[in-house]
Amino acid sequence: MRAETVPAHLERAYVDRGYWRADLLDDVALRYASRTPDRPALIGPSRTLTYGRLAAETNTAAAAFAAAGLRPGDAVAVRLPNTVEVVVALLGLLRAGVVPVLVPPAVGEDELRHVVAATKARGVLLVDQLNGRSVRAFTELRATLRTEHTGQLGEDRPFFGAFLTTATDRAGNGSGRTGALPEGAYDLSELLAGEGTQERAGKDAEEGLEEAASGRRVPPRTWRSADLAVCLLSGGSTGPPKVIPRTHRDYVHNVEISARLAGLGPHSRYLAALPVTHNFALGCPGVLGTLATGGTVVLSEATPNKVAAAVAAHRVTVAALVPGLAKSLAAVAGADFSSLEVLQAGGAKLHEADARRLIDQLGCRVQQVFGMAEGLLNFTRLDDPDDVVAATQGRPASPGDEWRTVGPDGRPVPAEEGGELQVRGPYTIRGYLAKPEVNAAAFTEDGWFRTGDIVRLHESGNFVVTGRRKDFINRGGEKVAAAEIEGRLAAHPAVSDCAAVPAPHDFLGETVCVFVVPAAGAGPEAVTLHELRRHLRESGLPPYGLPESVRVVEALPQTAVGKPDRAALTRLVAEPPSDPQ
Ligand code: J2J
Repeated sequence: MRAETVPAHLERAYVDRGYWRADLLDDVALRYASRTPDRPALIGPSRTLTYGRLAAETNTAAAAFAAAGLRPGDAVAVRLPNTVEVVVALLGLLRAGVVPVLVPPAVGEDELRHVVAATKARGVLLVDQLNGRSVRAFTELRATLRTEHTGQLGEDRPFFGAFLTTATDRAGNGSGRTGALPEGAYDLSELLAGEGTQERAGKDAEEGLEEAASGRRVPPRTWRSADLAVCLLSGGSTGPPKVIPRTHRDYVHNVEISARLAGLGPHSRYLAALPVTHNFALGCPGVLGTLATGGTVVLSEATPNKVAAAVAAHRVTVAALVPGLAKSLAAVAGADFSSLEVLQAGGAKLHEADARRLIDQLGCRVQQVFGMAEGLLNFTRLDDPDDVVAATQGRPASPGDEWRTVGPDGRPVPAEEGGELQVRGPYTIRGYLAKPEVNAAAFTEDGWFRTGDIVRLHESGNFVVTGRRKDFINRGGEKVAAAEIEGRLAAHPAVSDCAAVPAPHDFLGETVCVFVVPAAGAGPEAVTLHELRRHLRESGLPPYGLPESVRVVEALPQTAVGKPDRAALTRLVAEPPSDPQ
């Protein structure tokens, strides 16, 4: 498993300009362990770790993974919630040369199976849910690999699994998991503590493992910064997720430029509420950027109340949220956001009206982040004027980023007029771990990534995201971007959240259906079809963009990281409502 290679002249340029260095991602994340060993690195729901402890536990974990049979170059899928354990496991895998394949917790079993098969993963780290669902998933994954990848599971190396028993599991059955685990499976907490792998200890020396400072054995570092560090999943909400291979040197650059643009330093307290198994909270700047600059990571769940409580309890200075979660913060009664300096909003479009409200209500800097796990990150800068922060999704983070806008025929168009964004650069991949035909569709022959995002260059030099190539509603040939309708609806005082999707139509092909979540205190009568059409017409939306139907809902369905799930909404509209039994 390896990343697509970069042409030699670009590789030289990236190295010469200092974008690519020899550093490994885990070393960058732990560089403060020797400088400030007593400062807090991670504050989790169950415990706090100093930098010194984090470095020690990383070594212990790496030795335990090696003792359990994992080898440098193996891949292991990690689907764990935001806990201290997921960070220790991630750094431990990296230290052992094992490539973590990061899977957000809400990603389903079918997708997980697909990802394990696509990466030929040798194991999984999962939550041990009550009723043993994950243990069953583990045995099924093993069976999948046996049939789909004959020979992948050598007899001497059983498929590896480790299960994290969460607080909820403990509350449910008193003392955590009690049943025996299948062959090759471990209790993750015990494993991270270096317990339970003695049976292999004698083999370590034969297999060339080095003794670490802790007295345990970790593999000698035979890999380099050009090698794979982590795999991420694409944010695309249709079809199975695509696997994104990121190298040490590209991700280190990703993390460092993000940390600089978010103003992180040793004083920072970063709230990871979005899954740390997603690019945004992992490395933009996320957990890794915070550690790399000596700050403290606070781990939390992604609900408005939990976020508000964590911000107040730990005096959080920077938080990264999706727009829906960011908007719902203002409604948390009695919340204290006085410590918050920067609120990063990204993952889906933060509409201008919502951005202005956020800036007013929270009294901190808002930073729009338009990023993608494939690479390119755009940030509004902390010193951009409020008007620019509200109206744009930022500009590329690295001086090495190249971009262009193209029309439907793939030819370049003026960026002021808008077109599909194509990018390449020192941290943007040149291929998925996927079949050649998938890559031929997603990348040009000369290595540009077709983002699928439609952007327009704002006079400030920042991008405005105006839609996705596929998120257009085609009403009898007249096309309107869903984002165009949503931006205008978001300015309606009775609308808290909304999404526009195509509804099948016999004659026109498609018409516009809008899903609306009414604002607090507004009833369904405030968001009738008649009223919404009036509002949209007055805002200047052309007639073919006006919705033909509206569905009032309590919340929009979300993808694994909390973006509006357009595919689910489109399915809802396409399928006739099922009869209640
Ligand atoms: C509009 N659309 C956006 C934004 C992402 C930081 C932030 C987000 C992601 C992410 C990420 C958007 N406005 N501000 O990885 O590091 C949509 C675009 C984009 C796709 C990528 C990060 N921010 N999007 O969301 O890989 O359509 O990454 O191409 O999950 O989300 O999704 P994903």
